[in-house]
Amino acid sequence: MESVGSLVLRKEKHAEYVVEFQKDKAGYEYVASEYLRLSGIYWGTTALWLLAEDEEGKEFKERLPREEVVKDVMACWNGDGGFGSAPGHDSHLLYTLSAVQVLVTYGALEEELSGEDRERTAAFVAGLQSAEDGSFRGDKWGEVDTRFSYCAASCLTLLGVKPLESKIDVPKAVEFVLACRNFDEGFGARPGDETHAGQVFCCVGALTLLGALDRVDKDRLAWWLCERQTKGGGLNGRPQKLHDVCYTWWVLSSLQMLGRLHWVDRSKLIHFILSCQDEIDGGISDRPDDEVDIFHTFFGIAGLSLLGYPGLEPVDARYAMPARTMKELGL
Ligand code: GRG
Repeated sequence: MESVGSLVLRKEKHAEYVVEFQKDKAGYEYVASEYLRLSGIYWGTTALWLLAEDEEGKEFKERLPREEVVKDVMACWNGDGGFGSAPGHDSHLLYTLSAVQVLVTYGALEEELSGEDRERTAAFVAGLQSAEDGSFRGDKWGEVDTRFSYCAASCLTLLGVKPLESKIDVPKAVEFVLACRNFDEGFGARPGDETHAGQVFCCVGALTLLGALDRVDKDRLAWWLCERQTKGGGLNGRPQKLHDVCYTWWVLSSLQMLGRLHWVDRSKLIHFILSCQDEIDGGISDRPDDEVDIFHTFFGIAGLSLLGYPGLEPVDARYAMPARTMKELGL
């Protein structure tokens, strides 16, 4: 196992943390995260898939029974084709993507959603596009954000919609994303909004999945992205802000899609991520000595996977899912 100084990735501890989070349904963290439950399931289960095997060669993903995971996901399905964050919650594009991601990773999409149901889910997603400017809303209440352009492109391709033009206006979707580009070549949430690394991931991901990444000046954008590395080795989301483990994902996956992952200092970044681990109880936090959570645990592990940390499953930068799954799907 690769060590940086005396630091190594505590795979066993992190797997225990994820399983505990998922199983302790009366626990504070679980109860307090109801509003994003489905994304929590996606972060936790995908973390287990990426952690690969324990010291005895057993797959970490086996520690959460597939049947239970799929049941928890399907409990959030609504008749309108979308998924809510938790049972009884309104459908939202974010949670619909998380649900589809988990079902695809577990090879349960076709088992759980009939052809007609998958059509309904695709129609739910496509129905959130604005005919006027090509943007996507998150739900019926109408918030517009480039996060949702990404979610739509990812969700529809995972559902097997081909060609995308059969469901959405692809040229308009691309133009909306490009309308959110700024002078620094980065992207914001809406036209005129400040560039932020999280939105850069969404826009680079959307343009990649919509087949329009050639519309970006890759060198200029990758330069802005690699400037996110701080003296401490971590990455921030915009100039003058603190580094945070989750930007390991938003920045690195964008660099990977742009073919410039090697523009960051790999060993300093690995050292930063490993120093955010809770070595006793498992889990990864945003910065050293902060409280761990399931979000940063997933993005820390996924970032290490992108950096080629040994013993981890490769992750797909476009989908934030196991690369093997995407290969099997032919995506
Ligand atoms: C499938 C991986 C995946 C994603 C789905 C929801 C989504 C699409 C992407 C979210 C992208 C995003 C906006 C990430 C940023 C999250 C974050 C840490 C925001 C914090 O923003 P500030 O302003 O933080 O509080 P800074 O670091 O700028 O101070």
